[in-house]
Amino acid sequence: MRLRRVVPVALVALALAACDNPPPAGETGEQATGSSARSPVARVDPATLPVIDAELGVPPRAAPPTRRRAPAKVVVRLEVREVEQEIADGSRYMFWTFGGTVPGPMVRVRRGDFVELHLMNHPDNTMPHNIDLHAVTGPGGGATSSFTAPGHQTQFSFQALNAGVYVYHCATAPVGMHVGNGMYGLIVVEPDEGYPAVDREYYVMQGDFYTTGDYREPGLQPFDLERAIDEDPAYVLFNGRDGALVGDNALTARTGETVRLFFGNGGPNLTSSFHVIGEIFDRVFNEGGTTVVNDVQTTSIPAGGAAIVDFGVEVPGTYVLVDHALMRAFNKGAVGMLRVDGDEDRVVYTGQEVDEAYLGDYAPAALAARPNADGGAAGFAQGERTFIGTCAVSQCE
Ligand SMILES: [Cu+2]
Repeated sequence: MRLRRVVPVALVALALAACDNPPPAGETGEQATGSSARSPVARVDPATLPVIDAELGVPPRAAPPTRRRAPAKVVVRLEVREVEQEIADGSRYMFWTFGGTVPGPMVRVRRGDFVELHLMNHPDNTMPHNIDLHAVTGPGGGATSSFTAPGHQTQFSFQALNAGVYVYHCATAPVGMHVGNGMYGLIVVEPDEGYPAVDREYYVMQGDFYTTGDYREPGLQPFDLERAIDEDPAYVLFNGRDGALVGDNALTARTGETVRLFFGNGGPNLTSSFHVIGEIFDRVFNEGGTTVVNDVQTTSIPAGGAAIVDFGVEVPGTYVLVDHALMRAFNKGAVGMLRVDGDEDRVVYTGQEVDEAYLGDYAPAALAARPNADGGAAGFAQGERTFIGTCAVSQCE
């Protein structure tokens, strides 16, 4: 079932001519999520607000919707951990992280909220760190207020003035190295009316990694600065590990459901051409902002940017998330999976209907003129090798 799109563009134009109210969220192409997205946010007195501890999302689980219609003081606690863990089977890397995961925890607040952010730098760490949240209006996005040595904690607060999906990252010099080691995550600022409801929400971020060894080379792999400067990653990954969303770790859904991906790109260098093989994004909150674009095949996510992609799933099977700059997908790790279970819909997609011999100019009449032809056997064999070589990797069906 496709996502609901009930208001034709022409009707919206008439409505706009009749009054100044923008159309409702997500109902037509190229529009905002609602009037609240652009109206000035109401200033608040933090002392009068209810205090809420943020419920963070641990990837690939998204943080839950706020389900609030009034501002609150939201307390967010992020702990920096420097952790050595696998970047691929048998390959290890010293990640610098928010919360021990790549990406760090997903923060979700509502526009107008007053956010009190605590940054703790674990005493076992070796480096100072800080945080720049792209949702912050203020110098450094908070970085200038949060430089934190190991064994220290800092605090600053901000009001979320703009709705959208925003990257946060460490901004301690050398910034590219801190980000390249995995120090990024998403903070979602819901518009006043929230986002349209869906059945499942997931949290995925792409990142490029620069190890001395090449892709899947075993052992502990140091960061390679020259490689990073050359923008020549050994890995391009979803959620910080080769295969993080593959096999038993695949995202899941059932036919008839709607799926939302909060998709961010930590970089530090590469722009993602984000695509889900076999699906069409019914609705994209373009660049993480409040403009909705419908019917998108591949959406461009810059380093330090994000988007929301929504789509309904109608046909069971495995859908492969990729950076459609495909060498990154099949040679550097930028592959994930969404496994959809449920009933077949043989009208939306029939599955294979015919598989039989095709002789082309090897048909008997033509073959008579080619006495040494093998009847197409060599061509069949080559075609089979090509199919297996392609689809065995992508697991296409
Ligand atoms: Cu850092």
